[in-house]
Order: sequence, then C-alpha cells, then structure tokens
Amino acid sequence: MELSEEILVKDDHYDESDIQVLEGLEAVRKRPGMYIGTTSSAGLHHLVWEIVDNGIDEALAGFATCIQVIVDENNIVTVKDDGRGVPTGVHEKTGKSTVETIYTVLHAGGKFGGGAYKVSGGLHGVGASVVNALSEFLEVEIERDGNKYFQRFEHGGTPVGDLQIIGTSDKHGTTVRFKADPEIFTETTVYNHGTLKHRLQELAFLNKGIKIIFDDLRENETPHEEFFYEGGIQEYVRYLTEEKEVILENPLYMEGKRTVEVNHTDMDIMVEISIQYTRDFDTKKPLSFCNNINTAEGGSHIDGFNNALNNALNEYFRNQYLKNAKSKETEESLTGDDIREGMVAIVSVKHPDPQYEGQTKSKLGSSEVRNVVYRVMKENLDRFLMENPNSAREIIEKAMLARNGRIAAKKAKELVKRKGLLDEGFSTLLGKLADCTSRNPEECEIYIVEGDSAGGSAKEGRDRKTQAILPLRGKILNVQKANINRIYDNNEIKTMVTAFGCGVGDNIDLDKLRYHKVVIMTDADVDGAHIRILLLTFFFKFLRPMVEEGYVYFAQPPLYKIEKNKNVKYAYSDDEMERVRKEMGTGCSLQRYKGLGEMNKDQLWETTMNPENRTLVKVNVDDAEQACEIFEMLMGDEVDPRKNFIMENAQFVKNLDI
Ligand code: 0R9
Repeated sequence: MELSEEILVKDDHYDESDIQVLEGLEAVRKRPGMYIGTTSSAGLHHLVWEIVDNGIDEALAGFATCIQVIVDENNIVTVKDDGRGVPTGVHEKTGKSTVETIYTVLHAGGKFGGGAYKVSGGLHGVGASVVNALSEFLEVEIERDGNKYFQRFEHGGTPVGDLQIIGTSDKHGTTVRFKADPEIFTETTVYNHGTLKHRLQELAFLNKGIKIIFDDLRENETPHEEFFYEGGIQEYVRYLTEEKEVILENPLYMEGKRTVEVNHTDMDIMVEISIQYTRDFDTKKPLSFCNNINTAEGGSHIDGFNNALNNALNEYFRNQYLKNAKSKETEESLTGDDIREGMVAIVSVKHPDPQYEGQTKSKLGSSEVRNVVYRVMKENLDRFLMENPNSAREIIEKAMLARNGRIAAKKAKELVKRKGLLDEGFSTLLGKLADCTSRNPEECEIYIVEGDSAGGSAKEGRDRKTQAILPLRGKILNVQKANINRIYDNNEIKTMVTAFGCGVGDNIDLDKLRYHKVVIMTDADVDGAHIRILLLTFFFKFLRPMVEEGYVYFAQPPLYKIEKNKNVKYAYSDDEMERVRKEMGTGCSLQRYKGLGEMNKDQLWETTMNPENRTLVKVNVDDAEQACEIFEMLMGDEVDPRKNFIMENAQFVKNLDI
C-alpha cells in the first residue's frame, strides 16, 4: 500500500517522545479518577461523551451535520461524524501524524483544534487520548481528501502500526470505535441504554440543527432513534411541558450573541433562552447549561436570567397592567418566586473559556455572562410583553395568584403563631397516632395505613416497641395541584409531618426523623393505588431526602388466602395463588382479600407486618428526575395517562415503577 507523502512513516525503534507518550497514557490508567472522575458506570459513559463532544464541536464549527452513536452486542462503541475528518498530516511538534498525536498525547485535541474554539468540551474536557488510554482497543477511521485512513491502538493506547491509507472515499468524516477496558472499569463495561439516550437527545435539543442518531444493537424495542430539533431548546421546553396545561401557544424563544472583553481578549458569548408558563403551582429552577454541560447549581447566567425576568415583569406589571386594570389591585411587587411559579425555562450559554465555581462544574462563575444574559433576555422579553398583551396579562395574573397566596400564607402563619396553635396542635393532631415505645429511630417503623378499620387491626397486631401506626382517614390532598397554603392546611399531611418529626421542604432535617422505616400500607385496589401515588407525590415534593435516603417502603399485603383442613397459606400474586392451589389439591377454599380491613390482627401481623416473614418494597429513587416526570404525568391535568396508570398498577404495588 502506498502511503501519502504527508504521513509519517515511523522508525522501527522507540525514541524519547514515544516513551513520554506511553508514560502519559500510563498515568491515566494508574489514576483514571483524576481524568474521568470515577471508574464506575458514570466514568464508563464519560468515554462516550468525550468522543461525542468532539463530533459536536466539529458540527458547532459548521462542518458536520450528523453524529451517529452505535453500541454493539459486545458494548463496543462507534461514534461517527460527517465533518472534515481529523487532519492527517504530520504534526509539527510531535513529528507524528496529527491523528496519532490527538489520540496519544494528553490534552492535544483541545490545543490543536485550530480555528473554532472547543465548545462542548465534556465534563472534564480531557480529550480523546484519555479514552484511548482507558480502552482495550481504539480504532480511528478518517475520510478526507479522497482517502480513507485508519489507525488502531491497543492495550491502553499503544499504536498498532502508523496511520495508513486503507482505501479511497468520496466522503468526509471521522469514525472512532473503542472498547472500554474491563481492567479499568471493573464495576461494569455495559452501557445503560436510558443514560445514553437521554444525553444524546439532550445534546440534540441543546444544539439545534445537529442530527444525532443512536443505534443500540442490544436493544429490541427502540434499536434505532434519531434526534433532530430545528427549534433546539424551544422544542426541549415543548417536550418538558407536553403533559401540562400551558399558557403560551408557543414557548418563548430568545437568542443573542455578544462580544465581551475578558482579560484583554474578545470573546463571543452565545445565549439561548426558552420559557413556557404552565398552570402548575410548583416553582422549579430553570434548567441551565454552559457549553452543553448542565449547571445544576446555576451561576452567573441564571442570575442574569432572574434579574431580567424580575425587572421585565415588574415593569410591565406597574407600567402597563396596573394602569389598565379595571378593578383595584394590590400593588405589592411580584417576587422572583411569584414570577417563577409554574414556569418551565431553559437557559443555555456557549462560552469559549468558562470559569466554574467549585470542582464539579455545576455552577457557572464567569461574571461577564450575567450582563450578557440580562441584556439578551430583557430586550427580547420587553418586546414580547408589549407585542403580546394577552399572553403578558396571563403571565402577570398567574404571578399575582402566587403573590396573593404567599401573602395569605404569611398572614395565616402569623395568626397561628399568635394563638400558640402550633404547640397545642401537636397533641390534637397526633391523637390518631399509635406510637411505638422505642425512641431509637433506627429500629422504629411507622405504618401509614389506609382506613380506620385496617388501622385498628394494625394497632392491635403490631410490635408495640418498634411499630407505630398512623391511620389515614381521607385521601390526602393532591399536592401537585395544590399550592403551598392548601398543603399546610391539610390535616392528614400535618399529622404525618408532625409524626415524622423531621420538618418539611427546605427545613427538613433527617437527623430528627423519628422512624427509619416509613411504610405505606394500602389496599391492593384502585383506591389504594391512588393513595400510594398521592403519598409518594407528597414525599417527593416535600420530603424528598427521606425517599433518597431509602426510608420509605411499601408493605406487601397478600391478595389471597387459601385454606384446606385448617392449613392456611397466603398468596401475593395470581401465579402464586395458582401454584398453592395446585399444591393443596382439591377441596381447598380460596378467599380474595379486597382490603386490609378484611384481615384480623393476627393475619395482618403474620402476612404483612412481622419482620420475620413480611416483604417490604423499598421506594428507590435511582433517577429522581425520571421519577418526577412520572409523577407529573400522573398528577398533571391530563386525566387519561393517570387513569391508565392507576388501572395498570391497581393490583400490585410492586409494579409502581419508580
Ligand atoms: C467521531 C468523533 N469525532 C471526532 O473525534 C472528531 C475530531 C475532529 C477534528 C476535526 C474535524 N472533525 C473531527 N471529528 C478538525 C479538523 C480540522 C481542524 N480542527 C478540527 C481541519 O480539518 O483543519 N479535530 C479535533 C481536534 C483535531 N481535529 C486536531 F487536533 F487534530 F486538529
């Protein structure tokens, strides 16, 4: 095979620089955590993000339109873009091909990227050489200048031959194929379909006009997916509010670019913002990103966003709304929380050299961004409000509703304080609680039981030392739909919170939680499923750390009692019932429990409460965000998905898929 002149033909002996390179990659293998954070599943996925980010950079520079990710049955990952192809010539400094350089020299890709700055950058921005160092093998194929080039690396980045031309091609682009090294990723080398899908879709939302294809050859249901969003984050907001009742016909979309001087260097900062208002009563922070990285703790871009939102809406409220109002309205300003109630927003900035606060890149520091976001947002929002008076009025009235609720809540609190109701309330509220005698939270359990009759059996049958029983009389309030005032007005909720002892919302202190097992015990019917969902929604929204720390459980009462000649067995599913019936043979009687109330105290203890033989299902939140989405679907305004869910899950609490 004839090699192109520009490609270096390597000597057959190792020189100083080869040894340095191998030492560099060896350092990555020795301390992978320093480069990718962790070698657990998150680190494994990081390898994919690193390579995908390089493709995204090429697309953001305007040369690629499509990135494809393929995961095969052996968890070998292929990432392909249709950009210019990594340059194949000899690299000035290393004397090797640029391809070999960026896959073997630490941090080379970023420095030699040429021209367009690296925007996506990855969480650690460590570059392709780190992926190579942590791979059993890595292959790169480049189509460029009519040729197809190929190079392979093995065992943590050692080149197997030089970059070679292996054929011709009339296309252009880069394909990287690699297999994570199981010696490094000892926990797992299996990629999670959902994690890959979620991030690839997010990247497509965050980078409008770039197509991202995901082929998972291990997956049967959705082996091929394509993500392409012309509208970018505007479509992201539409996606996030799909199940909600929205106020604006289309999410607001604003974008702008400003050049600012930072340390005597001109920098282009790009801003994109999208906003929708929903009829929800909760206040969520805007989702925020810098260079495609989620800045969960916000930072300067979010400060700019909040300031612009507050000023634009309060100015409109004072100068337009109040002046034209037909009836006398309270003039008290709208606070940030009033204005953000029910809002779903995304703020995405792209910055050539962002500074973060702390280690995790979750808070943007760069102060110049505050003003850039402020200006883009204020100008656009002012114009939108003036041009769309009906939408403006609806947004303002939604915020006024929140404000009025806030004022009323404050007054109510003051009243309660003055009358000393809080202390007195404790004993009245807890009248229903049959507490346990132990005061050691680690061994204490509280059963939240549906209905007074089941509550009665549970009180009598329990282990009094460690098991407390709290019967719930009515249905608890649907907290997704209620605002904060009504939540604190609800007796069932007040009772629970008082019994738990750990506070609620922002003031939660798990050290004060009086029971380390909070067990939800409801009937296996539609009402029971509804109560479980309502309780979980409440826990999620107001006692989330309790769920995250694994303190919440479902009890598993049996569905059937099968009896023959005084020999009693219980079955927890239809299958089990059939099996037991077969085992017992003919002549056995079958009772289907319609509710907990049908069991006497001994049966309830034996089947559902005795720690020796009961089954508790821990409510486990692997991905709080995903769980929240389910809750929102269930609690939102759309009735059908909720109805379907309840019907599907009425029988077995186990099916409550969170
Ligand atoms: C499959 C994932 N894609 C990549 O890894 C990828 C890197 C890359 C790239 C360039 C083009 N496409 C790419 N895909 C590139 C080309 C040119 C200049 N800069 C970047 C050019 O043709 O002039 N590179 C990323 C780093 C480098 N190339 C470099 F350091 F080798 F220049």
